[in-house]
Amino acid sequence: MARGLAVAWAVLGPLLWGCALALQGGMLYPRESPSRERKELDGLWSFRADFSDNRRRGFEEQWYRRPLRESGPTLDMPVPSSFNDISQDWRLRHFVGWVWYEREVILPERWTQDLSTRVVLRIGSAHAYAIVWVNGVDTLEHEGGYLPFEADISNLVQVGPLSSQLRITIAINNTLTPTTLPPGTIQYLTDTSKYPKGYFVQNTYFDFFNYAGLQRSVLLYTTPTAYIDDITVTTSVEHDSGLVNYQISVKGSNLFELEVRLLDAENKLVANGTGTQGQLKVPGARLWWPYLMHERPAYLYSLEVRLTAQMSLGPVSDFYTLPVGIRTVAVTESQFLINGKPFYFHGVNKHEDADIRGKGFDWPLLVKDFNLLRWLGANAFRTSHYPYAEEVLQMCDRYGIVVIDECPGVGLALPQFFNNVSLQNHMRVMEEVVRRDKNHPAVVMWSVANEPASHLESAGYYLKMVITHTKALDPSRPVTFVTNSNYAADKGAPYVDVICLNSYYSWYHDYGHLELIQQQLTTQFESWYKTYQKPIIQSEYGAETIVGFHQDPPLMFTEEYQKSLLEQYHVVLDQKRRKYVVGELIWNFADFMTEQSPTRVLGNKKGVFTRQRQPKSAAFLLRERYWKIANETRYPYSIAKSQCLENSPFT
Ligand code: BDP
Repeated sequence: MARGLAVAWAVLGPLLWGCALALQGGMLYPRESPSRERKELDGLWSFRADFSDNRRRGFEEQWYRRPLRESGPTLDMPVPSSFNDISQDWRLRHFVGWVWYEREVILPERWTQDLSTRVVLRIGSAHAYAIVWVNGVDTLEHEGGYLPFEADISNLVQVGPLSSQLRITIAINNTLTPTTLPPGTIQYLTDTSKYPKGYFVQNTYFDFFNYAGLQRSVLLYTTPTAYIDDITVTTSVEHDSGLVNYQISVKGSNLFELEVRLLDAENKLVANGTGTQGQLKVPGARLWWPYLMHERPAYLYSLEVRLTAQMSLGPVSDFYTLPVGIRTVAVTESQFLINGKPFYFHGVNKHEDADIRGKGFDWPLLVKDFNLLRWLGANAFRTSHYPYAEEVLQMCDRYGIVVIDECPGVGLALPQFFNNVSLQNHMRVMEEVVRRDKNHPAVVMWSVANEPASHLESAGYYLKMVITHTKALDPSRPVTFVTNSNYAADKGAPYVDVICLNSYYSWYHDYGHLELIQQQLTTQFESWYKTYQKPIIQSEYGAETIVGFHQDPPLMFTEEYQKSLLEQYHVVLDQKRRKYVVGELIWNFADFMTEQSPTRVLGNKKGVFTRQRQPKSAAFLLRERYWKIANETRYPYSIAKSQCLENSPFT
């Protein structure tokens, strides 16, 4: 196998990936196919937070051994959802430590009796550390929220007549430490005149509420025992042909054949191949374009992979279909190119945050947010400050919305966070992000961190290592991190492909002095460009705005102030975007929850939409601007209607 890989490298060279560096095993999105079934475990789970002083009672009493209700009182907890805002118990909202989830499941008989079936338990995300038991057996552990993990549980369910009943217990700890990502610290407050004995708080160094729990779907799925474990696709364009390079990993058999077929959107075969790696050529390929950039955006082919393996029980087949968008991404000194054409990011930063579900995945919210993005004319967003649910990226692929995919490297604010253990962990997290998201055409750049203390020498080395590692994992995409350091002090900027800058002029400095923005922003852009000659994205800017607050002339926190601040930024962005500024992402798409503090009024209010997804005045301003830019930058067809959603280009 290793030899086969080496040959593939020699033949396909840089077109393929640095898979040797990556984690073992794939993390394909569980899709149904003629050989694969899915059983979703969304709904009500039993739930119990361990309020004991040391938070370890659940382990001491082995709550995983019996139904959770036998351990004491449980709550109904919806999955997916954060647990924090569901109950009326304030202690749960602020809980730090272990919480326990449990769900009983009945499996189809075939899953437990057919030994050529493999049963997998997959958890979409569990923030931040999870231990999983199946029927009381320790099965799986995972560190880090926002990313999926899974285990083959066949040997636990294929053991006898009663095996169709399954009890899944998941203990989740939301504690953040100096070596988790994001990092945090636990502070014990020992002044007994003020605090009870053993009192502690969780300190975080980021500006969003540390929602936790089973925030994405949990599911069971099957594959045959010989199965397609991973597929990696990269694409390029040669004259008018699209090239699709594939690499497939198979597990469970050494004696197999692979057939690969590329189908167009009408299900017509356009190219085919065999074997674990190869290149498919598509003459006259339709490219995947961002929407608004092209009249026919987001074109997706399907890569159908069929595995036939010879097993002792007889031949086994596995099928997996992967959506593929053919597109290229490149960066020059002053441009970000998609399919060889300059692309300007006019979009937003988001959070996976809404209402009582916290960061819980929710289909209505997903569709509403995408409708708002299109209403706004936003062509891109950054997954600030952690990888979003896979279903979000699938929507981006289908709609043509471009993504800067950010890992949870947020809050790297203290010198002690740049240590070797954290670095190893950060690199592993990037492996997990790339492994999960590598095949999405919508993902055009990786962001390894947000606002690390990048003026520190230790941060320079740390960022260099994480960026280099990410580039080795995926040479096909640019890599960045988002900085708020000064251009002269930043130690990480030399290693990025695109400079991403956050600045809050006339908000966190020179309060109320909107007249200073143009000068300060111009200086910011010019200093950075002069130093690095790399394209720049204004990756955050904005103002806290409480919907319904009005004042003219504008004062801070009013809708007028938010609008005026944006307008001042836009003057300079318009001057620079024809030169080397390649994007602007407002902070934020919608209001979101934070920890309580005297500077946050029920959360961060810099959204242009409220947390309930209603527009503030600035949303209309932004909408006019984004559609205007879209009309100016559309390629190659020039006529765009601001209401072009009526003739939806997205279907
Ligand atoms: C930026 C952070 C972002 C915050 C924002 C703010 O990247 O997470 O929410 O400031 O203060 O520095 O609103």
